[in-house]
Amino acid sequence: MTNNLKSLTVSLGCALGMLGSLAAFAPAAYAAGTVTAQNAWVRWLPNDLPAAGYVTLKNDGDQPVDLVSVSSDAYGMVMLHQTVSNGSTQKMVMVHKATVPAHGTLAIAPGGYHLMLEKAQHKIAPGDTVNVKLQFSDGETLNTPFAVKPPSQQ
Ligand SMILES: [Cu+2]
Repeated sequence: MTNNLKSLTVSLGCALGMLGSLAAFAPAAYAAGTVTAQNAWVRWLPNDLPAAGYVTLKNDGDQPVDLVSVSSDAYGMVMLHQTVSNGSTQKMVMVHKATVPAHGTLAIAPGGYHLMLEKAQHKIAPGDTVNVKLQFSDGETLNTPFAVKPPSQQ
C-alpha cells in the first residue's frame, strides 16, 4: 500500500506535464467492432487520490487494434499509464496507445498498464460503477462500466 501511494503521487507530476496529449490521437476510420471489454474495475483510493482502472480487452479480429483514447464523465482526467520496473523501484509513464493483438487479449492489469483516473467529478466510493469510454484505432468506441472496488482489491 505504501508503495502504491508513493507511485501514485509520482504520477501526479507526470500527469500534469502531459495534460491532453491523448486527445491528439484521432482514431483512424475502419470498420468497427472487433474488441470487447471484460472484467473492468477501478481500485479506489481515499482522499481524492487518483484511482487506477483495469480491464481486459479481447480482439476477435484479424488485425491488431490500438486503444488510443480514454475518457470518463466521472473523472476530469483519464490517462493511459504504464508501470515500469527499474530494479527495486517502479514508476509510471504515460503512453499514447496500447495494442490489442489480433485474435488475442491485452490485460490492463496491476503491474502493467492502468488507466489513471483523476479529478473525480462527484463523490465515488467502492460499490459504485463508473463509465469509461475506450476508443480504438479502428474507430470503435466501447462505453464500459467499471466496478469501483476498495484499495485492498488485488
Ligand atoms: Cu498512473
